[in-house]
Amino acid sequence: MAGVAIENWKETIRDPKIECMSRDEMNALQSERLVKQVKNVYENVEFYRRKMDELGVEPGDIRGIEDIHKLPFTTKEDLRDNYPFGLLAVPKEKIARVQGTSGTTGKLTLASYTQKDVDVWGECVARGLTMAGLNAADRIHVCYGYGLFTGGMGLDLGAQALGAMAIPMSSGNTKRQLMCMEDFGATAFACTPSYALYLAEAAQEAGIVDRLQIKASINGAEPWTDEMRKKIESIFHINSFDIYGLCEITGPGVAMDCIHHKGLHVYEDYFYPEVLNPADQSACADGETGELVFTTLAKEGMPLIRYRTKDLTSIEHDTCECGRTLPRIQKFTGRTDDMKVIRGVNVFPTQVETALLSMGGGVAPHYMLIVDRENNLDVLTVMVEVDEKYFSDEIRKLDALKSKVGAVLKQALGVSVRVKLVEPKTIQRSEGKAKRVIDNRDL
Ligand code: DLL
Repeated sequence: MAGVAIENWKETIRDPKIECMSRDEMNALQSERLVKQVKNVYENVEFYRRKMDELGVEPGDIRGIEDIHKLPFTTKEDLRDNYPFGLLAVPKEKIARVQGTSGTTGKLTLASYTQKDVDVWGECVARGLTMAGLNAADRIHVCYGYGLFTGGMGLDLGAQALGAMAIPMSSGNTKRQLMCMEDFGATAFACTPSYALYLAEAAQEAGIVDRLQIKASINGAEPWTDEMRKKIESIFHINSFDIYGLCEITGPGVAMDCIHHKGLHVYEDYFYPEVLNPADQSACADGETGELVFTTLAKEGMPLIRYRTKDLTSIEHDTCECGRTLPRIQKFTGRTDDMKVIRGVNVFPTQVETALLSMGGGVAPHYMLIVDRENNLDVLTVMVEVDEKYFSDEIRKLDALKSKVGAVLKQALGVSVRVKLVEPKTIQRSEGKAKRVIDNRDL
């Protein structure tokens, strides 16, 4: 076990009845909730009534969780087509909050929550915080962004549900983050893993690690490795935990790993996970990699049936050493699409293309994204082909174009990029699917 020892691990189970429930009991609970949810979406969401009618499935055909495979899938495109409120199962007046994905262009993916959904969200994050050894006496420094992105709000709701102190720092300004961490005596912090490592090294450089009272960090929103976890743990002398989620399902708090780090426990009483073979959507056996698909069993505002996350992982249902029976998903091996998470922000190569085309000249839509990790932070370089004439022009014009491309891409993607302008026909053309991304991060 890496990190530091925390005594009384049994006390880190917030809801033993659910978290350690037998498989039969859990399946009974899931069945009861699924039957209700399917009836609910059939009666209240036109999109689902139509989809089920097309498949010839009626609510009465779903008698338990074992019938889930009869139900239609939902995709990100379906969410976009029904943007912003087309998938609500309740009147708009009952929506207490909306949140979005971390991407910043085009139609964003929006999720709507009733107050009960918000409470469940906070409860799930609180289970994770408890799993990290935290309780009402803790002070949780949140350096995820607050806003439509679910990171800041999700951890904040979790701290509230736990009765702990939330320190809503939001992201940026590392010096100030460290100052507040020290001054307020934060006992835990939450941010992307890459920023956690950056903070760790900054704290080390500033010589303040020993003055901090941090004992745990909660990190997710982007893929990271066990090696990276151990590095963060060893610098801060803490335990670090991986937290997973997506705005469509509930934001952070869909799954989180325990001190044994054998995969992330899924809160399957609320979010039923399936791992499916991407080729034919048949169910994968435990241990086999496939696409993670979720059904929200109790969500009121925008319930989703068999939502395809495009995240690739495998699942294990055996009881964990920590005593929890909640299944564990393994660290993600990639996605079925070409989305990349850069410093916690979801980036699609097509966003680059759209932005370049919107510039109306000077650059060609031939581009390549190169992702590296420098000083533990993601660096995105975009190579863009430029009209011939720019290379024969003065260097000044080329520099101006470079700045313009950088500004347009930052605006479009929500992350800063390094721009490398190259001569026409430099970027390799492909005969099949264009390879638009080279990811040099060892994830
Ligand atoms: O990233 C929610 C979140 C915030 C999770 C804070 C954890 C902490 P979205 O912006 O909707 O939501 O992006 C969801 O990010 O489908 C994954 O591809 C990726 N992702 C999220 N958590 C992890 C993780 C938030 N722990 C998308 N490991 C997901 C790997 C992750 N990838």
